[in-house]
Amino acid sequence: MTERTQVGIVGAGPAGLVLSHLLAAAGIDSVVLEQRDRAFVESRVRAGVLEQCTVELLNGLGVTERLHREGLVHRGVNLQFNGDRHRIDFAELTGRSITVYGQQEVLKDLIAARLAAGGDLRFAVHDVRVDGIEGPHPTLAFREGGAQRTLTCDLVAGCDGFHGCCRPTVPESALRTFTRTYPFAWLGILAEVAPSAGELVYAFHPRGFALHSARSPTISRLYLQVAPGEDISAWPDGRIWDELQQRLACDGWVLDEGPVLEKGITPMRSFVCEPMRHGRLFLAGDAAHIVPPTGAKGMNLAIADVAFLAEAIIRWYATGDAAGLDGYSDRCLARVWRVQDFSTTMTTLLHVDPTGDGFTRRMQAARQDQIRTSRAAATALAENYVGLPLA
Ligand code: FAS
Ligand code: PHB
Repeated sequence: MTERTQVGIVGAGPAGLVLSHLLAAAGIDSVVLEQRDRAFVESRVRAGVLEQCTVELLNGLGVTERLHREGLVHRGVNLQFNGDRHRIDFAELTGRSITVYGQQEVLKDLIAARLAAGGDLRFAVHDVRVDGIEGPHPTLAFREGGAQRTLTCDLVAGCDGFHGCCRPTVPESALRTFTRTYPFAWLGILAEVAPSAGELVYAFHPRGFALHSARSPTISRLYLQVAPGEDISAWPDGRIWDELQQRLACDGWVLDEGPVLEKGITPMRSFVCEPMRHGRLFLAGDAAHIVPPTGAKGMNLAIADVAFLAEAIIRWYATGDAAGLDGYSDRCLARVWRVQDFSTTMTTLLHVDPTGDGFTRRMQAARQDQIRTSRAAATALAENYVGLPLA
């Protein structure tokens, strides 16, 4: 069975869902094809920090009633070096803030609103295949409920993450990819205990990096640097809390513990593919780039990509002017590389590099000292952390 839509979107993550909303607001039809079922998509624990411009964009979509009720607004962040905690004051240095609100909560709000508005979101579809991206009518073939279907589109948005099916449809000769893998990974836990700090704490410690974050007044989110390829079974809850206690220790402060609800290990890497467009296929989010989570940027960057893409698509349908579409990749990549640089800088600032030598460690200590003592350095970090303007 063949169907037709204006924009075919592969992936119902932050990129795909926000794009669907932005296009619908301009009267442009789209169909979102998602391989996992709705329950899985809404339960996957991932990012937690929203830049102010992300919150403002979601405000514009009318999906933030619960976010403003349950999200935690933070006007600063704490960087801790060898037990010495130093606050970066976002409000004083930038006049902006961040909001801590789980990615899965954002997706729940986006899905509910899109379905309530009659949006065409297809969950648990399989074997999505992209064809014809070099012609005027690309197609998406897929299986849905056992039936084979084909969707004919004007444009296809590849919002299907790093392991998706869209990027591989671009001829290798047309892509340049850039990869960096780090000699460590993150072990993350969700714990049923009130956060012990009112703002995030990023801690550098000789035993390794640790991060104290939050999800709600009763749920904490914490991370530990571990070796790459570490087996989660080697990390019983007691060992995790012992490490967190040592690495986050600070005079006069107590880290409260609680039942671990979920734990997992995420590899640490950077990836960018250029360009982010081939013919009628436009890549957005993790389908085009991965940043180390130390800068809390992955989800925000995905949403910035589709903000640019939606603007270009809307202009093309309204005027026939393809300049926005032709400029999409360069516009995104300018931001992607700024964010990649910030995320990499935060990662090397705060992690113990097991492959580093004395020179590396002294450079790191000098950079930590600069963040603590230089207003200019603290301002640069704050501007990047709260998010670059969507320009
Ligand atoms: P996503 O990967 O979120 O969404 C892609 C969607 O496409 C998925 O739902 C997938 O099921 C679907 N899909 C894939 N292939 C498909 C196919 N062939 N057919 C149909 N559908 C397909 N970022 C942070 O800022 N902070 C963090 O702490 C953080 N932690 C993370 C932990 C993990 C384990 C991972 C994997 C990522 C983490 N990230 C974090 C980054 C993450 O938040 C991403 O940047 C963000 O989800 C990117 O959004 P999308 O580009 O929409 O891709
Ligand atoms: C989170 O709360 O999940 C989180 C916060 C900051 C990061 C990464 C993850 O840099």
